[in-house]
Amino acid sequence: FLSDPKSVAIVGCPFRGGQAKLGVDHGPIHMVEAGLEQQLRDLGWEVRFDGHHQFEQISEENDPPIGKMKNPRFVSQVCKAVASVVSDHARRGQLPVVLGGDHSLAMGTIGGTLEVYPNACVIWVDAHADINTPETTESGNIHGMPVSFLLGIAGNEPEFAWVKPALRANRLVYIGLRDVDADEKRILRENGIKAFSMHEIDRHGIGKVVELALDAVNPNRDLPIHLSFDVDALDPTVAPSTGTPVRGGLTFREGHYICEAIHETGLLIALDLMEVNPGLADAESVRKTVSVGCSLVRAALGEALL
Ligand code: 4U7
Ligand code: MN
Ligand code: MN
Ligand code: MN
Repeated sequence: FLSDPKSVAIVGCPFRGGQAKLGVDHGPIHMVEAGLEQQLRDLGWEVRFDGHHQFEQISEENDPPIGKMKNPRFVSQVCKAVASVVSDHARRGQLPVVLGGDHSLAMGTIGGTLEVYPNACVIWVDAHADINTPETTESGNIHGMPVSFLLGIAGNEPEFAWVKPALRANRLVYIGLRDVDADEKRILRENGIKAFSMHEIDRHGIGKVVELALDAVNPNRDLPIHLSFDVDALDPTVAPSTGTPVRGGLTFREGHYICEAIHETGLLIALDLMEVNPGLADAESVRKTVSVGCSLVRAALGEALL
């Protein structure tokens, strides 16, 4: 799918409007300052650093909740901008590596991918399903809802009318789930969405789970893959600096294995690395989390190849 020489565009998205905690907007700058750009060059990629996108601010007072949704106009406007950045890179044959920022951004990243690769499948690695609707959400935080918008089950939200329901339920698979709200479980069931929770990983091992996940959304191994990786999929001992940590997560190797196995398919066309929050926890935890974020990106882009 991609042009030769293989090329990536790093897109920094310093955005935190999809949730309440300060600091997640500093995730991208920390990963870039840790040397991600050069690290990817060292793997043989042509790397374009597309900068840390400065989004037009909408203050909270000018952005009152719509129903339970917090900062709806701000989130919508930012995701719309991100969708166009991502689709532009994809059209040029560059693999967008989007650094978050909170996971509401995936509305933009996956929206942008599906404009260019309408048959792409999505592998969503997360402790959470992020599939609440504006009705079912308890927190009102839009980072817990992007998938419902992409699937077109979020209901009629004029503010988000630009989001095309371009993702089909059978093109979405989850790995790493362990904190899913009751309504989200119902939505997963009703839509027949395949999910491999930590329970399945314990039972089958990560190798088998990734195989099964690919079988579910990409049986002939011929569809482009968008990998959306929420760093909180990893165990908090491995990635402590994140806004909604949940114990019992992926080990360092399990997280990397997922990325490596997707790399091996040769089908990866877009990557998100989300929810790194350098504002949370002590300096050593921050260093650890930023460093594992970079290393997951490298794994998805071929570092393990001998
Ligand atoms: B993340 C939650 F209620 N489900 O909707 C919600 F548990 O992008 C969490 O995966 C969402 O970090 C987590 O607020 C969003 C909550
Ligand atoms: Mn900082
Ligand atoms: Mn998430
Ligand atoms: Mn999460």
